[in-house]
Amino acid sequence: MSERKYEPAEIERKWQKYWEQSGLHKTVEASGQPYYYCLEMFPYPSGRLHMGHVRVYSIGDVVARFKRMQGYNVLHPMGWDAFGMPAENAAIKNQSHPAPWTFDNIAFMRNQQKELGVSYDWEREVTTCLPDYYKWTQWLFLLFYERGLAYKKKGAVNWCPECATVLANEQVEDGECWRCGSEVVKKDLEQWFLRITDYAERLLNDLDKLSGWPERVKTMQRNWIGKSHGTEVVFAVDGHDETLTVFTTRPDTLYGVTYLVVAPEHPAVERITQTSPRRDEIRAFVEEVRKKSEIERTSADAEKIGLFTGEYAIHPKTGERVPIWIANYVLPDYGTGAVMGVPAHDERDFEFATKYNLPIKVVIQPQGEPLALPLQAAYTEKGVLVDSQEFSGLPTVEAIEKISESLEREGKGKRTVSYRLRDWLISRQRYWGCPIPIVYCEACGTVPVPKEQLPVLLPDEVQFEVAGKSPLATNESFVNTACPACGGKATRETDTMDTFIDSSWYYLRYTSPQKADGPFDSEAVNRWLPVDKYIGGIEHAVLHLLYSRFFTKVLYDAGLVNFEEPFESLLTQGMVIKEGAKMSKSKGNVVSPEDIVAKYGADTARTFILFAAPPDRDLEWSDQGVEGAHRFLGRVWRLVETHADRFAARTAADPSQPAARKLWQQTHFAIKKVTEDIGERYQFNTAISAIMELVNAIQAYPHNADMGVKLDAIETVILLLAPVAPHITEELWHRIGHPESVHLQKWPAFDPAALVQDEIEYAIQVNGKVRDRVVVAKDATQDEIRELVLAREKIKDEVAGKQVKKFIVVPGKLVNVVVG
Ligand code: OW5
Ligand code: ZN
Repeated sequence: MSERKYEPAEIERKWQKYWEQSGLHKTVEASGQPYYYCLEMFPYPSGRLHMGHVRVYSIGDVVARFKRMQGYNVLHPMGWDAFGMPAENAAIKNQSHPAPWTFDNIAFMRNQQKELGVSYDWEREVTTCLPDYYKWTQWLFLLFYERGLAYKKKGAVNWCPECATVLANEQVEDGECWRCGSEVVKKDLEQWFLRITDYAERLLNDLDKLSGWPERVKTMQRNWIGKSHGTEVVFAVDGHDETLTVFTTRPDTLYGVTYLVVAPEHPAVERITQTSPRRDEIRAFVEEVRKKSEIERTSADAEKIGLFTGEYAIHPKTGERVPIWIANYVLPDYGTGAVMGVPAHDERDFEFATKYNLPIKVVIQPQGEPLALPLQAAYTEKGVLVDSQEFSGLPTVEAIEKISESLEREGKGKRTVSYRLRDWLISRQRYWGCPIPIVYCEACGTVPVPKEQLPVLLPDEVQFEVAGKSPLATNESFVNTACPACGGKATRETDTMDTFIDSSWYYLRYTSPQKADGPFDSEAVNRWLPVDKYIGGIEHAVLHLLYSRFFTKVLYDAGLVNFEEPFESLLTQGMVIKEGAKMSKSKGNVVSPEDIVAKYGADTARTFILFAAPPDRDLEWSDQGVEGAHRFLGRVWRLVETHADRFAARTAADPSQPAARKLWQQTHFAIKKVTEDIGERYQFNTAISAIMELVNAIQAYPHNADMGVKLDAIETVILLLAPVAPHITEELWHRIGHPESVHLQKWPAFDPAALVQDEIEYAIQVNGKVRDRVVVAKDATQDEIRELVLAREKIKDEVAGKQVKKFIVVPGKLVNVVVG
């Protein structure tokens, strides 16, 4: 056969079709092989794939194909995170409907995935905006509701005026909407919440079990949950039948309290100032503060603004009267919504007390030198108590215990823990989301839609833009319904769910995507999960990954799954950037996957992206890098083409002669390296390097050396490269005479005998300075080494005219020649 040219477009189309027709990527449930679940985060169908997508799906595909070749039964599914605001915004802009926009995008992006050669089992595809999926999202909402984990409450919520929607705390970034970047304000609305705080402790503790997660992600989740140990202290309010409870992590500073600060929205404020002459002033202040976002109120450099209420609290230990203030920086739903002011030992309190001329009382002294008065700054370290009645003289740690115990005994306090984590606000005043299956009846109140009446279908006809109101509220036939309990007149909930609910359980649905009588088949789920490898962007470190863990724990408690953590091992990939910046239209630095695939083929795109950086790092796009990857594949192609005809007359490898032995060793070294780099270290870049080195070694192989060894090496290159570049390797595998798919081959095993080093490299020092290196047989004697070393040109120069006084050999490492 004459040599053929590498035509990626042609062979890629051919093999994609062949794989699809032969059902190569279908997961067979009962295969007798061990199970492996390889999952990449499913995309928002935003239009077209970007390079971040190409990266995540290439990584996933390498893992999936590698594991299949290693003999695992691999589940590798794909789907669409299809609800959400982009579709709705596009519909508004184009005067159309979100559904066709979404389904067009899905069709386009699915085709792109296929053109990349990603090995998905497309029969398991899930699409969150389809009723056969969101029916079960609603079912799960009802499960949460039954278990007391979904509730409605009025609250000040984050409101994006641009998107006209409520945002979860997690969707507010530096006071701005995570999507559109406009400034977020506060607004009072009735909202649905999921009680994730009930799971705070388990979500925190179980992070310790996740040995397959990056430390960085676990730290982010720990900080997000934000557990702190402290003591609640109860202050009576002078002249009122009212108490104020504060939370503090430093009860040892209790005697340093000179005032209390309460959140302006704290319900007690209204009660204790009912008859106060300052009432109007206080109300105006409360209104003013409420307009500001949480971030504005609490950021370190924000001005601390307060107002004296005119009322006093009674110190639980000294009985002294301490003034009660309200201030912008205390939030109503953090801790108890009230804090004690200890200006001598807290920076923020020091700033506040200085500004408003409140007394500063030192009650902690450092070891040694006492603090100089007046204080220039708060002393916030540990120390020894002073002016603290019977606790004076105790060190901080002991005082925290003793004072807390004493308060507990007197019923004036208790030790507690507090969390930074808030309940998850899930309702959205948007159309393109999963309807919340709740009905309001005048007689029965809030009534869950019975499960057998699901799904509550999203109506087609609505007005999208009605300020401050959910679009669903504009469709009367949707809104008006009969109460499922009494049959009387009722109205439907018109909010939809946060799309993070949809993505909190999609990985379960893949195991039994057609299940018609439940969200998933528990047996299938327990068989496949936890997910063995989950791959996606670091931006989901807190939100999506915490929510999914929460869902899994609730399902575990409900007896629907037998594991408490969904993702055993996590790989968070870095960004694809160009010229050091995120790709964006405005910067004009976008490289589109379509163009690269059209010009070079999918195999080149994949190889470049996997080779250019370790997966967890940012990846700088490089046109030369793409060219380089393409040239490498071209080299592999020609190497196989020029040897293809020899495979028919192939003889067994004979590595007895030195050159053959060397290539044989290099082949097995490459197998070991690639196996470990892909399967254990997930460093695809160094795996590809090792394959490149093997190709170089084959090309440098002498013509007269053993052909069997050479053909084995070539065949090994094809096998090792198969997960990275699946099309070219499939073509070449057939070219060398194999009738079956390369992707059905067993992953090559290395022969440990080939890895035994029979040569060692020595550094040669002359008087302690490295001057040269030499490769010596492993079993060489001291005398042989000496002879070799002293015969080297560089060393001869160094030694010339001098005498060798000592010749020291550090076995396996270095030689030191001492001359004088
Ligand atoms: C890409 C990852 C992302 C995720 C996956 C899907 C991005 C890495 C960073 N549906 C949710 C989702 O995130 C997942 C659920 C499980 C919650 C880029 C981004 C990047 C971006 C844009 C452009 C180029 C590169 C060009 C824009 C051109 C505009 C004209 N990243 N690296 N590079 N869905 O669809 O957003 O985290 O794992 O894959 O992403 S997603
Ligand atoms: Zn009713």
